[in-house]
Formats: sequence, structure tokens, C-alpha cells
Amino acid sequence: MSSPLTFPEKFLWGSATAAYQIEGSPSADGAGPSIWQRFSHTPNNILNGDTGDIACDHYNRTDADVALMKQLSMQAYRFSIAWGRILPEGFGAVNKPGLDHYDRLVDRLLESNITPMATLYHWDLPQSLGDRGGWLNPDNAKWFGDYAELVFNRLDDRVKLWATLNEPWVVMDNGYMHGLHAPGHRSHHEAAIVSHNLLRASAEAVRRYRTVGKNKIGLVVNLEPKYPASQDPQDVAAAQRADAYMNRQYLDPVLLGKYPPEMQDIFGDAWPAYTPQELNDLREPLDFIGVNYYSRGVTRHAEGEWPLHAKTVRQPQSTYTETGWEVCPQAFTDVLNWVKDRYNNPPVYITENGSAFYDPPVAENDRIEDPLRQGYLKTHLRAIHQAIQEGCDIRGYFAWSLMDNLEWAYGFSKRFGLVHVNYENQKRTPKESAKLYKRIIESNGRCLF
Ligand code: GBH
Repeated sequence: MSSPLTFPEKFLWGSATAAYQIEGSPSADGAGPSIWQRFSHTPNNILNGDTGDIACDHYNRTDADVALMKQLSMQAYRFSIAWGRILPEGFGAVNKPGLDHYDRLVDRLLESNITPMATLYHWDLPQSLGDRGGWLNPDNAKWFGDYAELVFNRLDDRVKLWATLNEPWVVMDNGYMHGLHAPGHRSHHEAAIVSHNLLRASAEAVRRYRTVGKNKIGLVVNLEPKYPASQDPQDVAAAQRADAYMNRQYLDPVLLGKYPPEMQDIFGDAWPAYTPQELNDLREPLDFIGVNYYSRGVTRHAEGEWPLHAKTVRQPQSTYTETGWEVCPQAFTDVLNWVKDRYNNPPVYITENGSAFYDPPVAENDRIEDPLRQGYLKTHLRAIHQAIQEGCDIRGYFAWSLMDNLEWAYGFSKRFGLVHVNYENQKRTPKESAKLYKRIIESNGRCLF
């Protein structure tokens, strides 16, 4: 039990990153390229032509970056494994140096008393699987299972927390519906197929885990509560479609055994009628849900907006981050309570939460004042604390992100880090928010109140 003004005793405090966003050296030591390497090297996909070729050079700076985490009192670290480092072709021949890399990272973390959480898929599909149709190919689920099993066998003796996929919604919507992410397709027919194949893959990895793994595995979803902009029935219906599309599309099949009925309205005849057997195959019990929370969406009916006929409306009285997302900590409490009520209070890790704001240049004394990010951190942690007080089973928090990194289609222009990265010389400088987070961790949240 948590006393009213601290977090639960075993609450885990950490930060998160993803392979393509920080590692660099995408082809080092026999690794196979990913769809993000192809995508970022194709003109006009990423702002300013940025790529992950170097990024934060974390691949070559693993030890120093773990030392930095320790210096910041981090108790946990969520990272992702690049599938193509382990299996350059996506399946078949194993690239031992790739496995060695993550093995070493895990050992360094444990030496520093930092609990690793490994994500198996944070969007960097091996290009050779992309060439076979990527997530459109039904065989991808089996290949993902094979890859997952290989990694479990190597690391499960030391990695106690696993995530199958990061944000299947983003893979589907940004990658296959709107073309903003790799592979850059725009088709609701494809998006419908991809959603289902992603869930098949996640379930397959969990099944493999039950045969060879001994610890905990979950699925990470991005949640964003949708509120109607008015009580007009059209707005209420639009908010419901948006909610089904983003919040229920992945959790309902896994936890309740069926897709939301709205899928049919959204995807039209592109949405297949799945058999009970097909649905049952998705329903593989998870040990926890990973929740990534950034914002909410106040939603209005918008004819022609594809495919939801809905859009998020700007709130004049609210603060917005540099990515244009409304700051709303109350919606975080709301969505955690929604998970508790709808899915029977499963264990939850907050696997990502954070904000991009323009930071001032590093001052003479190495200080970086980032009051807006500090404010975001404090108010969102209080929102989680509130949800815990209301009975939600929240086990830990991973700030997005440990350090500034490649913000996908925004390139390096948006900075989410607690630690500033100078991309000229790779110098890391903890921002004031990192120092605040250190104090929060060391007091188990008490200094928030
Ligand atoms: C995460 O995705 C990713 O996992 C991570 O790699 C990434 O760096 C990080 O977030 C920061 O972007 O326009 O107001 O309707 C974020 C998922 C989904 C969150 C879309 C914001 C749109 C809000 N995002 N959502 S709004």
C-alpha cells in the first residue's frame, strides 16, 4: 500500500528509449538494415533529411550511457532490441554480435542495479521482411515469434520485464494508413490487415514466452482519451469512433476477446469478419499492460476527415507542446481509471510519458532550464499518484525519454530528453528536469507533494 503522499513501496522509476532513435550504426557488426533505414534515406520523409545513421551514437556509448542513468538514480531502463541486429534477414541465420550487444547492455544495467525492460519491436522491421510485405504478410507473426524466442532464450535469465510490440496503433496508422512512418503506405485496406497481423504477432510472442520464459511479458499501447467537443450526437459519435480506433482496437481483442463494433464503421468493407477461432488466437493472457500516455483528444465530427470523420479541436485555454499535443494531466488519471474499470484492473506500467519543448542553449555553467518539461513531469506524476489512490494497479513509470533522440518523422528537431544531446559532439548534459526526476526517484515521489 502507498501512504497518501508517496508511491507504492516497489514502484519502479525509470526512463525509456528505442533502438532506431538512439543507437546509430544501423549496419554495424553484421546487422541487417531496417525499414526505417530505407525510409529515412528516401527524400522528404524526415524533416531536414535526418536519419538514424548516427543518432545519439548509443551503440558505441553503451557503458557511458548506463553510467549516466546511474548518476541520475534511475532504477529501470526500457530499451528496444533491433530485430535486424539479431536476424539480419528477419529470420534464418543468427548474427551473434547483435545478440552480444544487448547481452552486454543488460549486464551493464544489472551491475548498476538498473532493472531492464526489453521491447522486442519498436518499429524497425528488418527491410528483408519489408520486401516480403512487412506486416501485410501473415507469416510475419511466425517470424516475430521465432525472433522473440531466440531473444528470450538468450536474455530471460536476466531480463525480468518484456514488451512484445510498442504501440501497434502507430505502426498501423502512421505506417500504413497515413504514410507518415515507414513503410509510408496510405491504404485503409492495408491498415486493417496490419492491425490484425500485429496482434497475431504479439500473441505468438507471448505463447513462445510461456514455453521458454519465466518472468513477465506485456503489450505496450498508446492511449489517448477522447472527449466529445460538444453534446451534439454527431460529436459524441465521433469521439466514440476515435476512442475505438485508438484506445480499444488493440486492448479489446486481447483482453475481452473481440474487436470494438466501431471497426466496421471505420474501415468499411476493408474490415474482415473474423472467426471465433481467429479472435481466440489473439487472446493470450498478458502479465501487464504497458501504457504510453502523452495527450488527450477533444473530438468533433468532421465530414471527410479520413478515415474517422473526426478531428481533434484546439483548446484555447490549454498549453501545447512543441509536437502540438495538448497538455492534460487529468486525462491521464481518467485513462488509467478507464483501464482499471474496463479491463478488470490489470497490472500497468507507464512505459512512456514525456514532452517536447524548445530548450534554451546549454548555459556556461552547464545548466539547461526546462521549466515546461519539469511542469509536465510533476503534474503527470501527480496524475498517476491520484490514479493509484483511486485503486489503479500501477507498478512503475518510464519517462520518455532518457535523452534527446531521433523523433521519427520530425528528425532531431523535437527534443523529448531529460538529458540534452549535442549532436555535433555527442555530449550529454542533464537538463534541470533530469535533476528534478532524480529527486523524485530518491524520495519515491514524496517531494512532489
Ligand atoms: C511514442 O509515440 C513513441 O513510442 C516514441 O518512439 C516517440 O518518440 C514518442 O512517443 C514521442 O512522440 O495530435 O494531439 O491528436 C507517440 C504516439 C500518437 C502520441 C499520436 C500523440 C497524437 C496527439 N503518439 N498522438 S494529437
